[in-house]
Amino acid sequence: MKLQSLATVIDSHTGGEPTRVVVDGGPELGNGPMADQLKRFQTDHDGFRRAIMLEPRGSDVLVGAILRPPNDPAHTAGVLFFNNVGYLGMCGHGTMGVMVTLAHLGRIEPGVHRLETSVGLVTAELHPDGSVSVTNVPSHRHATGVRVVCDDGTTVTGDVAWGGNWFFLVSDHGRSLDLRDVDALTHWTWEIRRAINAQGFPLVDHVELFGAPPQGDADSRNFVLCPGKAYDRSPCGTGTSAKLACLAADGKLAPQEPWIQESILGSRFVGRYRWIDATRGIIEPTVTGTAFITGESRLWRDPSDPFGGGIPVGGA
Ligand code: PYC
Repeated sequence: MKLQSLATVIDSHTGGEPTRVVVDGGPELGNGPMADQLKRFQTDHDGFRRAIMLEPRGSDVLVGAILRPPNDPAHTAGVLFFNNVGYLGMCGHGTMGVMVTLAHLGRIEPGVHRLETSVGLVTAELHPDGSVSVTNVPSHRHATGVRVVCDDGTTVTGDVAWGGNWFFLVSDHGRSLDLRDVDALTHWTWEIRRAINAQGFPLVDHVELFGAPPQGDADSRNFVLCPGKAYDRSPCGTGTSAKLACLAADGKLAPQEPWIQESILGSRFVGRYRWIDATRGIIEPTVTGTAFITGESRLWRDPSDPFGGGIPVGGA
């Protein structure tokens, strides 16, 4: 059977969280703003996302990115993010993965680059040591002190915030954030997600729990539930942006003061912010981390392969 070429991809990980960047091939998404191209991707080419993100080629934890020609020639690239269940607005760890991928391909040098995303323009600086600082889209806290009751009777109170994706952030939960507890934490945050969205916040796609880091030199440890029920191995760039917006709104972190956010794995991002509009609580967050290339592959599809289009998540 003649194999069909799906795409050439470069894989990387950022703080343990993988990113698969499509550097060649992929669907024809036309021109125009990234938000329009994302809609076209969703409507007409979702099969491509499924084929490269789902098992047996992909996995639940993988985040995908496809490079697009920028609309403004002064920008480095356009980029659309997706995962095992759908599409992401922005992705912080994924942007770091995109930057090291572009550097690996020899398409960029250290310096400041602008990337067009479906939720706005982001700036990514590739530092000479290979780390990347992502200045994200404007972020803000939408609601505070939101109380939810889960089906199992547990009650939590948290904040709803935007950091390029929508988050429900909970600090006062009494659970230990240990890698050994990820199954229980995943189950519980899935319940929280259902409960918060049942309360009229239908946009919340990620749930973030915060706790004290085991070592004193980070400011916080988190556990982040992603929309496809995987947990983020990295401290989550958009989640750290949402956290910075909440800290800024509460007056707990000064502009430009570093915030060391640790993941459940112990990998770290450093976040900082500046006010865009202090009256309305809108900040510009910058999150710094490091991504590493792990592989480069050509993805194929055999038309006779019954799982060639991907194994549906949960049979859906
Ligand atoms: O780093 O923004 C992030 C992210 C979103 C989902 C997984 N990682």
